[in-house]
Amino acid sequence: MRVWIVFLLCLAGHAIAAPETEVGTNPVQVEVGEFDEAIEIEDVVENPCLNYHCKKGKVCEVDDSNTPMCVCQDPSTCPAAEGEFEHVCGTDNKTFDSSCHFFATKCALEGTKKGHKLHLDYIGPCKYIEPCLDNELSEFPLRMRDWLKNVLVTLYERDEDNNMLTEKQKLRVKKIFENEKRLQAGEHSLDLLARDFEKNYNMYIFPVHWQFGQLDQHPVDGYLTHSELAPLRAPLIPMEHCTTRFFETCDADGDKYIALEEWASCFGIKERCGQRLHHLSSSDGQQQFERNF
Ligand SMILES: *[C@@H]1O[C@H](CO)[C@@H](O)[C@H](O)[C@H]1NC(C)=O
Ligand SMILES: [Ca+2]
Ligand SMILES: [Ca+2]
Repeated sequence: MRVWIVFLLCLAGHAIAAPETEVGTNPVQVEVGEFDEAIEIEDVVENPCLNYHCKKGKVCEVDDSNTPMCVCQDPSTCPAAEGEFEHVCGTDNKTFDSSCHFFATKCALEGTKKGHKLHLDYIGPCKYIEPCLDNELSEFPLRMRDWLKNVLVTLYERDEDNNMLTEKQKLRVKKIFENEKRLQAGEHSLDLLARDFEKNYNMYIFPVHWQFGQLDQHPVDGYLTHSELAPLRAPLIPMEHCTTRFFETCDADGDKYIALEEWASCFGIKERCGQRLHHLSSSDGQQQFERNF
C-alpha cells in the first residue's frame, strides 16, 4: 500500500514538475507562443528524431541545438543475427552478420574509394560461386524470363485483390495465366522455352517490364542503380551462379546503370513497331507498353 502511494506521489510530482522543467529549458517559446502552441513545440522538441528518416546504415541523433541529423550507425548496435540466413556477402567477398552490419560498415567508409566500391552483393554468407560459362549465360535469360512470368502468375493466383497490380495489369496477367494453362506450364525444357517465347512473345514482355517498374523506384527514371537492382539480384546470386555475369552484360554501355532498353534487350525483347521502349517505368510508359502488348 505504501509503495503504491509513493508511486502515485512520484507520478503526480513528475507530472507537476515536468512542465516546469520544460518551460525552464525553453523559456523563449513559452513567452512567444500561446500555451497550446508551446505544448506542440515541446512535443516536437522532445523527439525531433521521431519522424526523421535516415537511409540504411545511419541513425538519427540530435545535436546540441536539438536539431535531428543522420549519423553512421555503430555496427555493434545492430540487432544480433538470428542465423546464417541473415548474413550478407559484400562485393569485397567478406561476410557480414546482417544487412544492418553491412550498411553501418559501408557508412563508416563513406567518402573513401573503398566505401564507394563496396556494395551488398548477395544474401547469405560469402561462398564459392562457380564461374558462369558462355553457354549457361546464353540460356539464362530464357529461364529468368520464364521465372519472372511465373512470379507474376503466382502473384495473380494467390491474391486477386492484391494491390501490387492495377486492374489493367491484372487483365494482362489473367491473359498470361490462361495462356499458360494452355501451354501446360511447369518444367519447360529450354528448347520448349525458346519456342514458347517466339510463339508467345507478348506473354513475356509484360513480366519483364513489370519487374523493371517494380525495381525502378528510387528514383523512377528509367534506370536501375545497383541498389535498385539489389532486391532482385541479391537473393538470386546464391541460387543462380550466372546472375552476376548476366546483370553485368545487361549494362551494355558499362555506365553502371541498367537502362530500360538494356534491360529489355538482355531479356531478348526487341523494340517493336518502330516504337522506342523508353521510360516505361512511368505510368505513361506502362500504358504505352500495354498498348504494345
Ligand atoms: C569468397 O569467399 C569464399 C568463402 O570465404 C570463398 O570460398 C570464395 O572462393 C571467395 N571468392 C572469391 C572470388 O574470392
Ligand atoms: Ca531508377
Ligand atoms: Ca547502362
